Amino acid sequence: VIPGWFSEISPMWPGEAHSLKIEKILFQGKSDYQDVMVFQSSTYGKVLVLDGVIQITQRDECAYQEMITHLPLCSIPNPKKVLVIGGGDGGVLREVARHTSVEQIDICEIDSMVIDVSKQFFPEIAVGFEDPRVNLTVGDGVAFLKAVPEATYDAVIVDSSDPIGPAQELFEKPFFESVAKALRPGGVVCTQAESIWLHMHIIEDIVANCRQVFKGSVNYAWTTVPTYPSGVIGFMLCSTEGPAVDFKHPINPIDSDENLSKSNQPLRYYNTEIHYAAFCLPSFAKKVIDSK
Ligand code: AAT
Repeated sequence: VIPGWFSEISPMWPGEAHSLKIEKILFQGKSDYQDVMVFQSSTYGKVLVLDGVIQITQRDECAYQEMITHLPLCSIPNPKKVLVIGGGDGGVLREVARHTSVEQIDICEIDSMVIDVSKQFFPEIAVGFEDPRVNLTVGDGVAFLKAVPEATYDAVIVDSSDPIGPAQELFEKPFFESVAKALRPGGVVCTQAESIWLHMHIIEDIVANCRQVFKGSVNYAWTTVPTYPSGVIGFMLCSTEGPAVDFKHPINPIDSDENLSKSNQPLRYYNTEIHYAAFCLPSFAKKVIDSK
């Protein structure tokens, strides 16, 4: 460990640790679920860290939040009811709110400290909570979904931390089964699905489970996020049986300058070309994912 630097050390990426220079530690706390830290970095703005793992930096959060939201929502016509699991910083809410067809945005985040810290240190992200369509539940996403009546949502976005800690069950088959039940026919889910460079074994399991549970389409997409381990992160996109969804050919484009929502910020990362590109996989990943 280099003094004055944050290094992201975890058994989930053994033998490597991305580091950022710390200008100042702004917050350190322990919630009921995890260690929470915020620091000012010298090159990526403020950084939110949970249990030693980077969740957000101001400089590159757009890549993750815009992609995990617009990949599913631009793939279906007229999304109206959307559920977010995790995402307590509010960034996914900010992005969902750009879609004018959306009438209801429910969110279930397990850790109220994440929400409070985001409102204090990341107002341009927590602005997502200010949209009047948002209903917040603080609780476990697994329990929340079990209680959702069948066929409630057009889209579910699972913005979850890594499968060590409170998010573990969000990567397991019973959870995917309750997501499928909560979706209307032809509804879509997009879940955080780790890195093709580090976690092909995890991705293999997710794909195999999703192919069993979701009877529509099942696709893997990815994006760059320089401060996430290995610099990339992926998403599992699935649809339920019903009206066909072709994730690779988006039919509900979003206009960067018109769909500003409360944040008043234009899109910084997502566009239609990058939506198409997100589904192109390197051969080693394609081979494994297609064989499942
Ligand atoms: N949008 C920022 C990126 C995240 S945040 C993941 C959120 O999931 C955290 O706020 C965490 O508290 C919440 N969470 C974890 N488990 C649960 C659960 N069981 N129910 C509800 N919310 C939960 C993800 C960053 C990915 C990092 C990649 N290395």
